[in-house]
Amino acid sequence: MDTALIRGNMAKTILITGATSGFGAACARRFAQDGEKLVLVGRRTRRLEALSNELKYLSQIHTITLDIQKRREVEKSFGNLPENFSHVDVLINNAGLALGMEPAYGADISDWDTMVNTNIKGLMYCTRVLLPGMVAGNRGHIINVGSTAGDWPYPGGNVYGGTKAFVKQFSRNLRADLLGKAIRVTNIEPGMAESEFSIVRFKGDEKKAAGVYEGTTALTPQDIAEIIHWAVNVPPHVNINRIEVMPTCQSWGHLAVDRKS
Ligand code: NDP
Ligand code: 8X3
Repeated sequence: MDTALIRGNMAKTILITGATSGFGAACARRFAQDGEKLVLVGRRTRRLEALSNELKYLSQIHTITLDIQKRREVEKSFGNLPENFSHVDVLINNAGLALGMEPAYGADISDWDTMVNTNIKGLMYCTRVLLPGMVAGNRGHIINVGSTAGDWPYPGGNVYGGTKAFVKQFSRNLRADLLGKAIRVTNIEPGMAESEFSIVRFKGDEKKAAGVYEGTTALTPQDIAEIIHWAVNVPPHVNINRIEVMPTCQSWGHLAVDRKS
């Protein structure tokens, strides 16, 4: 009998958005090692299928091809999960993106829309649909993937950083609303991590994306998955509010001064 069946009812159900790449795929692989039941969400169906085929001997897997920007589709998909996956214990709100690095006065406004619609509104929709079930069962954990960009400004971070500042405050306010319930909320704030993030940010320019990580030992998706796995598996009375994590090779700059103006 395979591990997925042996774990049966003991397994947690973990829904991961953005499971087709980077942190989300690494989380799927990490939690599959424990035989947890996984709901894997992303827009790229073939990637979801490949990951499901890779992990199906370890975990029970349900995949959902979904654009989290579309509220009705999020409501429909998450509101009609197969019975075996319908009690979501852990929601990992990971799907997100940065687009462009131009200064605010030159940025593409449609990139701003996409970042707001994904990183803020998509995360809101996923949370709002699944939260009542967690409250009814008085159990659950929401992991939000924020960013150091939500704390520390940098040139070109404008709306991306703004969306991650939303994630930070939304996470805190969820904790405030959930006081007295056995539901945890954690905001994970990574710094520079090598995934497809920069390829997306620079719209397929792989050379430019590679330049971001050149000469560094950046965080890996596996590093972030280990941290999320740890935050989920601390005892239930422990809530990790937020974790800010950077590679050792990254730190803060000094405050900038323009001496010409
Ligand atoms: P990747 O680009 O490797 O992965 C992003 C994932 O998000 C993909 O699986 C993508 O799937 C999914 N996604 C994007 N838009 C949507 C959408 N509209 N609907 C559903 N899924 C979507 O990047 P990372 O793994 O690095 O990023 C994961 C999260 O971590 C993001 O929120 C990012 O902002 C954050 N982060 C990243 C850092 C880094 O340096 N890499 C640092 C700090 C935070 P698909 O395209 O198939 O839909
Ligand atoms: C990703 C980290 O510094 O590129 O959120 O914004 S950064």
